[in-house]
Amino acid sequence: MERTFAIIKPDAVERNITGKILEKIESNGFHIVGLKKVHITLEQAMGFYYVHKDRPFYTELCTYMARSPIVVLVLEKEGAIAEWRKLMGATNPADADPGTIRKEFGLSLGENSVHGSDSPESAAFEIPYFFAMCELI
Ligand code: DAT
Ligand code: MG
Repeated sequence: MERTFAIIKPDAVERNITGKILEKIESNGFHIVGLKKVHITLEQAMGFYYVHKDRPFYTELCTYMARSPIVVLVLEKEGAIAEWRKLMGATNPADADPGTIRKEFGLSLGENSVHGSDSPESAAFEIPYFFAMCELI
């Protein structure tokens, strides 16, 4: 069983659609092994997205992620990393396939409702960024 890291981002939590996204996660066969609601600081967002530090959208992205609470998750499934990326859909909701979360709920390229690890290496960085081992069940 593989694990991946997911976030329900500020735009979605603000619109009270956390439950709708959790429903999609569970009905697509993911097991939630960690879940909590947090409001991260700008510094914590910058650390999380350090891989994007040289991108022009880095400041905008980090400011957005720190503007209001998020729900952080660890999801378990066979092939969880690729499977969760598939269920999320393309980064830009306008390009996302029908049935994906970003297509259904995303507002824009920047405010695209969900995050997911893109590789085993990023999952190995992102999961312990937010969760202690004893919080994963
Ligand atoms: P993904 O979240 O699909 O892994 P990414 O890692 O390339 O995409 O970028 C991280 C987030 O940054 C993405 O979810 C939305 C935002 N973003 C990406 N490209 C952007 C751009 N050109 N302008 C503004 N925000 C962008
Ligand atoms: Mg990414």
